[in-house]
Amino acid sequence: MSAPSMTLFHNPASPYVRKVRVLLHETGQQSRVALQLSQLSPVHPDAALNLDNPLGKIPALRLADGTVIHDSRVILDYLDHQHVGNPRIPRDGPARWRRLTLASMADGILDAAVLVRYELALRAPEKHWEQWLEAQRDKMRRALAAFEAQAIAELASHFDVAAISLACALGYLDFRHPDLQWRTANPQLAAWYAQVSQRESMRETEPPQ
Ligand code: 99T
Repeated sequence: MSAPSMTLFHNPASPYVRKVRVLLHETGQQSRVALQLSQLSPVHPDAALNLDNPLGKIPALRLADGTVIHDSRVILDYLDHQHVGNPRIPRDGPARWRRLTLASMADGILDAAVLVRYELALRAPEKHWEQWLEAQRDKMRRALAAFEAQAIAELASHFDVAAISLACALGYLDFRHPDLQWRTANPQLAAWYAQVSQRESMRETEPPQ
């Protein structure tokens, strides 16, 4: 087996990194990527990462020629062009826009969940802004309700960019926000997630306990 030609700045707690690692696994490309651990938060940046990604965020992927690409959406698109199997992001037509919109909604759940995580973990409790926290949780609840009401059959049809993104978002809610109890209001999503979380790609990328 040849040495990895790409380097992924990663952390096992990051759901955005997990999306990339799940896609690598699903498309048989894991051996092409070496992992470089990045310990960071918005207030404790990783100086080495900042040299490659001025935004100081993971995932970032260094390609064989030294080019660095980010964010997770761009990396998924790039990697989806590097294998010969079925595309995980439809290349064109209405399916492309629909699946990318579902993926964007899943990423929006993540964005809200990560903002809540940072507010709770990084700011002093007396400075927490409850109204803002609740507004972020409302975004998550509304998007989850939309998946539950409108997208179960679509999610079940392919484990593609939309399904990968949502599966990683749900895994992150379990990891950082179990208090949200997302399964209670979304039983169909819960059943779907129970299935997809058994995939090897999901089991091998579970966040740390
Ligand atoms: O915001 C920072 O300075 C550092 N945070 C990150 O790098 C997070 C890690 S998840 N990544 C992103 O925000 C990437 C978002 C981007 N749109 C993408 O790649 O899709 C850490 C979560 C946790 O520790 O709980």
